[in-house]
Amino acid sequence: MKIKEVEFVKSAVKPDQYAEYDFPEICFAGRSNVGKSSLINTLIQRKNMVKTSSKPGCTQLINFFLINGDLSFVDLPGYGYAKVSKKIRAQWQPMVELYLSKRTSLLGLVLLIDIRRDPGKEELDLVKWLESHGMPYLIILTKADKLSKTKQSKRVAAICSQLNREETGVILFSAKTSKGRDTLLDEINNLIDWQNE
Ligand SMILES: Nc1nc2c(ncn2[C@@H]2O[C@H](COP(=O)(O)OP(=O)(O)O)[C@@H](O)[C@H]2O)c(=O)[nH]1
Ligand SMILES: [Mg+2]
Repeated sequence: MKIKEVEFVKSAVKPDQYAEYDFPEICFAGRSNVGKSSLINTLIQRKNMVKTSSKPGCTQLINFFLINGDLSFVDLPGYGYAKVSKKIRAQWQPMVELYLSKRTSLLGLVLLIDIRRDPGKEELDLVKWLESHGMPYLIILTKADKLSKTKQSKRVAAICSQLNREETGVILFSAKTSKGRDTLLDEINNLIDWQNE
């Protein structure tokens, strides 16, 4: 897939504010600071279309982007940042679950996990939700460039065993080197083709 055109469409909190189109949609989720904005910017090859920040936890909005006029990317708010107030944290789960269950054009979710961290309760809960609702998802291990090849393999083994997943079922990613970009785009293409079948 070639990404030629990217348009920021809107931000939303509740369903009546979601983008009105029904193009096939892929959403991106992960803990604050996991590298979600950087990953989306790498995919769309824009430096700063999606705000990257070293001050995590500010975005509590669902952001809609239109790709090539016929594909939608959605940046979900990050979760789990300790400094965010309890109130904001309590809003995350219902807001995201509402989006995941209401959005009929949604094809799948891309879940980002920092390769250096073990999956937390949020990730395990989200995976459980996705499995029980039959929602396709991809697991991306971010910031792979921060580890040597040997350490990468060890972390893949550890994370996959905790997620009960085969080691081939995750994609190593780096926004710094673009590692994993083509694989992720291929997988997104597969989700689109699969839906068209
Ligand atoms: N070394 C490295 N740093 C990254 C990578 N992706 C993101 N970062 C850094 O991690 C921090 C958080 O990134 P950001 O994309 O804003 O995370 P978000 O909160 O999940 O959207 C920033 O300082 C980024 O520069 C990566 O692949 N490699
Ligand atoms: Mg972000």
